[in-house]
This record gives sequence, structure tokens and C-alpha cells, in this order.
Amino acid sequence: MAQPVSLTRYLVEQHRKHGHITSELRLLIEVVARACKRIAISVNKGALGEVLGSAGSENVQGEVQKKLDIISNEVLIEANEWGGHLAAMASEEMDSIHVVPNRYPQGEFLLLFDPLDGSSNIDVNVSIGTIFSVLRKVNNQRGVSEEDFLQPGKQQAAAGYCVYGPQTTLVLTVGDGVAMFTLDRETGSFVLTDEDVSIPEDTKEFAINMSNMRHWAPPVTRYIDECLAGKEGSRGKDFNMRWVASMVADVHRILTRGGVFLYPWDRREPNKPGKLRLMYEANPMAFLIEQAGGAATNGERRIMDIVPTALHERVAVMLGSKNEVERVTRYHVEAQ
Ligand code: AHM
Ligand code: MG
Repeated sequence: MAQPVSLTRYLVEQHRKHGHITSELRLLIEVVARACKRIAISVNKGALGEVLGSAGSENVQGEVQKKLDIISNEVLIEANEWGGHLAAMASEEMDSIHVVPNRYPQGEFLLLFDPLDGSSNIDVNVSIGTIFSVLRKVNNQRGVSEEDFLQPGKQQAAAGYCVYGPQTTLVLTVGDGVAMFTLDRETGSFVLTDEDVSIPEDTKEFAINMSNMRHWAPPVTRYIDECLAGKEGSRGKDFNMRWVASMVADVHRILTRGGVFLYPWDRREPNKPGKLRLMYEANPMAFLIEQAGGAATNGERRIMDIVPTALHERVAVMLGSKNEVERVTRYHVEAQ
């Protein structure tokens, strides 16, 4: 049997194959993976570790923070700030950026994360995850500001997530396809379990929170109505529906067996483009999905082309199997 390939070995081999994966980027990814292992330990302890429930505070978006949101945020910051590979970090759970303190060397990368995605599932023992995105600090001057982070997703150097489910799985792209690593709890190492992940272009499975149906815009209603009409309708096939309410888990399913995920704009908050955050959720997932042959748009344009104007900017998200994403995007364009 072939020797298992660890995350470290995978990264070393990628480094040899592609000079653009510098040792700084390798270090960064390994440190993020190590932080995810620590978060996985807390998640697994659950009630025994006294990590469940609310922290009694709110984040910048006015959402109630869970204890695990805060623990995961701290783990990621502590693990990453001293290595010399980063200039600054930004998180869904922090109002403003965290600049690497002066006592440590400053690196060339910027790290963005949603430390614990799927917060509503923490207390009910359903899959949750950590999502991360890596940018380069393009401006070479000393110091770093929020402006440095406002880059379109197509400039990401790496992105990924770690899903804490029945297995803990790290999914990664450095711009050369998508690889999956399963945490071997006995050895404590992430082992390569899937490479060159590819999403089928067609699917019969959609993911959307149907309880918001009455608030959707007409193109989304049109698309979902056609799916629901099944074999008897214009699509001529029956569709299945899944909604975990953890984006990591829904995207993981799509990377594994195809499907389409939608979190569209809706009338509940007409002034916000959508619920999900462009830089912590949509961009890293869009990078992974495109690298696996899928597509990701906001209904009108490619997500990774959007130039952010604010750190916590929100966006409508439609991603997954290419032909379905193209169809729902076309319905939006036709409605303009
Ligand atoms: P979170 O980062 O606060 O957990 O919110 C993001 C999550 C996504 O993981 C998921 O797709 C969505 O919110 C579920 O929202 P809803 O509860 O409206 O269905
Ligand atoms: Mg989230």
C-alpha cells in the first residue's frame, strides 16, 4: 500500500512543483491547519469542555457570539501572529483588523477567516467549520491598513476550510486544484484523502433556506419553482434538497457529489446584498468551487471579480455545479 501523504509532504511537493508556493505560504497553511486541530479538540469536547452556549456578546454585525466563536477566533490569532508569515488578520468576529504586534516580524501575507462557521449548529452537534482566505499585501510600504485587505477574490493566494463533522477534514486550494485531508486522530496528522476534486457540471440537488421563499426576488423563485416541478416540469427531472445551515457542510457536500448552493438577496433586509460575507465566506468558497470546475456568482457576476469596499461586506451567493449556477445567473440577467 502506498505511504499516506501528510499535509506537510503535500505542501513540500507543491512547493517543488510550483515555485510560487513559497516557504512562507507553506508555513502559513500549516499553522492554520494546526489551529484547526485545536479548534476540533474543543468542538469534540462539547458540553464536557464547557464550550457550548452563548458568550453573552455581539459581533460587529450584531450577531450573538457563541463561546466557540470566540475561542476559535483566539486560537487562530494566537497560532498565527508570531510566525513571521503575516502582516495582519481580519475575522468575521472582530470589528477591525488585527495587525501583527511589533514584537514579531511582519510577513507578506494577510489572513482572513470565519473562525466558526455555522454557529447555529454548535449546540446541536451538527457539522460546523473554519473558513480561511489568504491574500498578499500588495503595497510594499511599512504598516498595514484595512485598505490592504480590499482585494478581489481572484487575488487569493490560497483558501480553504476545515469541517468539524463525523470526520475533521481540511479542504485546500493553492490555485492548483482542490485537495482534501482527513485528520487522523491517532497520529494527529492531516492525511491526503482526495486530490483533483471535481464537481459534476450537472446536478439534481439544491441547497437553499426554503423558509425565506416569500422574500426572494423573482429569478430565484423562478429557478427553485422549476426544480420543485420535478419530472413533470420544464427541467424534466426530480430534484432533491439539502440545507445544513453550515456553509462549510453544504459546500463540502457539493465538492463531494455536486449540487448548487444559494444564499440570495431577500426582502427581509433589502439594503444588504445578502447574508454571507464576501471576504470570509464567499471568496474562499468561490476559489475552491472554481478550482474544482464549478462556478460562483452573486446572480449577476463572478464573485471573485467583486472589488470589496468594506471589510465586512456582504454578498448574494450562488455556487456549485456549473450548469445550474449559469442557469440561475441567466435568470437574474434576463430579469434586469
Ligand atoms: P455564521 O457565520 O454566523 O455561522 O453564519 C453563516 C451561516 C452559513 O454557514 C449558512 O449557510 C447560513 O449562515 C445559514 O443561515 P440561515 O440560518 O439563515 O439558514
Ligand atoms: Mg459564517
